[in-house]
Amino acid sequence: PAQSVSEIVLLGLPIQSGTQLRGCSMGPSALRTAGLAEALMEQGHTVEDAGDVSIAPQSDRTMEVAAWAKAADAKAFEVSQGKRFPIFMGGDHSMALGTINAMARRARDQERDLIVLWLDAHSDYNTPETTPSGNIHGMPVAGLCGEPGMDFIFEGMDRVGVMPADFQLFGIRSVDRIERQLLARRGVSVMDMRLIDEKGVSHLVGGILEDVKRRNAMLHVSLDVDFLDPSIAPAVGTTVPGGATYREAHLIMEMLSDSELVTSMDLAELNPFLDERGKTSLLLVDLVTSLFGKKIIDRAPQDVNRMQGPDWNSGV
Ligand code: EXY
Ligand code: MN
Ligand code: MN
Ligand code: MN
Repeated sequence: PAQSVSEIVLLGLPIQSGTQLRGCSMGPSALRTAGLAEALMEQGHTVEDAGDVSIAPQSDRTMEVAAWAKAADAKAFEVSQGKRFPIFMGGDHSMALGTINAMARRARDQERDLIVLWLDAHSDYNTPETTPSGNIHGMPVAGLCGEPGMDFIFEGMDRVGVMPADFQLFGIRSVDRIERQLLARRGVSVMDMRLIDEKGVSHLVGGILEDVKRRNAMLHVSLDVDFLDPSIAPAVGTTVPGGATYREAHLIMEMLSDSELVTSMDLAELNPFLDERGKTSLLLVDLVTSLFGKKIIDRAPQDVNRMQGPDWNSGV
């Protein structure tokens, strides 16, 4: 992003109704404690913290997810007006039912498509019919794509569907049996860890970015903490071995940053109750600062670089 962004806005979505395990409601607070706003301001960005969204008490977890989707959609749409870049601080991944609908509405208003880069160990494409756990955080992609059984979540919302082909699932290494069949039937792009091992992050992300650019689409990045390897990011209830390494994750953020194509982001599934001395929250802050332009070194064009070494002969 960077240049075209006028302001970054942080929005807390302390949602945990999409999972049985408690703790995701503390996500926004942990990200604030880890210094997310301060780190971005340190880089010269203007940051506004829009606080946390809340919902009225509901009769059960399913109704809570539906209420959260509505509340998140409304507030996400509101805070993302103009050239503001929203960072949605979750919250379990059911948060995306609201945030992505909101960003799809923003895209529709500009007559553009929304492409979603879904960084996750899981494909989150179960439906109430296929779910092995009953947890809605394993269903948001299916819900956004209009799979049956999830309409109740969008009731009373200005619902904008996302085409299955406009999701890029990346980092995947845990897919349930029926979920796998559904993904194939819908033609969802699933870049699993094996493909990433074989082709590399740089090649695959480069291809996605070319597509976004060619279509002049908006790009939403939905980062599930379990995308990352559990050794570097333990603060998540659904760890799966073999996740993205520290450098793979940073390279993605650096490439996204250079592309200036990203328009919004979810930080999902952070469960600070499971963290080790804040290390996962701090890693997320670090990844976001890379997305917003933090570089290891400023790379000048290579030929210029080579020409401008010190002149040893003149002793300068
Ligand atoms: N596929 C499993 C299920 O549907 O129950 C696990 C889903 C975990 C979802 C986490 C958030 O990405
Ligand atoms: Mn997820
Ligand atoms: Mn389209
Ligand atoms: Mn996941």
